[in-house]
Amino acid sequence: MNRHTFSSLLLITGSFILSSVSATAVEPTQPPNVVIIYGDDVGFGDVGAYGSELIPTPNIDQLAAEGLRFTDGHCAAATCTPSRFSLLTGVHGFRHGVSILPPNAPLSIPTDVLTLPKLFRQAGYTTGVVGKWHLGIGQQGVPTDWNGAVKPGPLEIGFDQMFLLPSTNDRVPCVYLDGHRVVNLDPADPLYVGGKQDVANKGNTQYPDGQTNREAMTYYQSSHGHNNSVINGIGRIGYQSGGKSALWNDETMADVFVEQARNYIAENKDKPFFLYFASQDIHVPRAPHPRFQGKTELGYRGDAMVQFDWSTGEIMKALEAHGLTENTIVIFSSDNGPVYDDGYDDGTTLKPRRGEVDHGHDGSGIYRGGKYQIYEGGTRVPFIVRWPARIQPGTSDALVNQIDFIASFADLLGVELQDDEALDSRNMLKAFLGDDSTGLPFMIEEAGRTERALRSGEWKYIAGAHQDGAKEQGRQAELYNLKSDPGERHNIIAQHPEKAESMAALLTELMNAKGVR
Ligand code: NG6
Ligand code: CA
Repeated sequence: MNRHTFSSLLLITGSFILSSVSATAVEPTQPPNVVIIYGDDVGFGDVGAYGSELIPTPNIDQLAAEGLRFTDGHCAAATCTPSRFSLLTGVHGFRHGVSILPPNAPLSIPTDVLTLPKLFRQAGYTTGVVGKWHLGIGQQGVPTDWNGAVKPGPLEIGFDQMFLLPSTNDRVPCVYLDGHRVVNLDPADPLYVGGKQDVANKGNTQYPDGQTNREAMTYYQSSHGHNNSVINGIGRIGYQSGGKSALWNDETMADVFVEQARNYIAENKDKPFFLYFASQDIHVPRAPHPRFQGKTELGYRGDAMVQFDWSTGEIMKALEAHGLTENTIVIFSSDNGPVYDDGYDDGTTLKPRRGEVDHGHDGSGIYRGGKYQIYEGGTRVPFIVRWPARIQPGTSDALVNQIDFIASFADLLGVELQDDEALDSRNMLKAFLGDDSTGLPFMIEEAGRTERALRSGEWKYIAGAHQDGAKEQGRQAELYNLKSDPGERHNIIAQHPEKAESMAALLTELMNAKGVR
């Protein structure tokens, strides 16, 4: 669909043109570009605008100052795969049994469901993804051929262009994918991913130890199951052989992704575009470029955050260079809460669930817990929406969730959702635009395979082992009043049995339903 057709569509539906416009803002005359800048394991307290004092994040802080900074904004789950699944499909991961995927997992998103990029396409946008995928690639039951056309993947669920690290930076294969092809692959040295023996029989499993700028990366090997393959001197989860010429360089990954984003913006500047920029920062193994090393007192975790802030600034500069900052919606957020030692000896000291503060820095701010956990720190993340043409800068305490982007953008763009589409996605457009300070009346939080909680007003109920889907052994239900106790320190379930009971009943009903909408 060309731009002319798109404008006509807007005039017909009216939903875009008729949105109320703030007094100072210029009324946008063409649909806004949308860029999601997505961090990996970036916690609420890892950003200056959210209270971090030990990590300088001037670019993200500027986004916050010029946009709407949500204080109760959530990703859908406390780990990567289900969170991203929900962001892109508007459906809770637990309904599809989605949890952290192994290196060679098939595509977890069915190719016949509505996705966020498909929605943008329906509205005439071009769509692209750059960065970390971790939603699986390939067909169920068919081993993926990494030397041929690697699919189905992003291009089969609505993206027109892609440049990706297929899984995570601590999982094989350690190569980039451009469209369906592995970048720089030498056909004489094919790439295999799979079981230990299987890949060893097929190709070479010896990889270079060091990188130009980091001689001693071997200390990055760990005892957490990350040493299946050692690549660039860094232990990884899973096995690969061959493909040596295609290996990425961990220390230039941010530069590579930023370059891809710049190119994407330049190529698509004349038509409405949706760019999903999913950084590998600050996930392990944290290997910031040498120019960022030592920028904080927090080791590579802090330095990787400084690198991510740089990436954010570069994307803003690219938009600026093409005169696009005014009418581009830039969303900044993260896929789950903070974690310190996630399997590598990189200067962080705390293991998940062991504590909150590392080197004087609390990545979840005042909130309890972090990555993997059902407490607020697991899913309450930095959440900034900037759109100068329409959104007044400020702070919003509305309860919002990334899972609601599909229904909200559908409203903004005048696309009608079908009854069976994005069933957990609710229209929160008013909250995202700053016109509603309450947001969601209730919201499910998920962590791990089984932990579930319900937010409702000032209350938070965490399901106990007795409840469907919350079978973690021995967990007792908990109830918190987040207004008086935002840090979830005082479980008051004994004092409010009726509240707990009604929330348990609603949570069960919502989990058993096809969706919350
Ligand atoms: C865990 C890994 C962790 C990280 C995580 C995925 C172990 C012991 N831990 O299984 O290091 O890779 O998976 O993180 O292997 S996420 O942000 O992509 O969900
Ligand atoms: Ca993550």
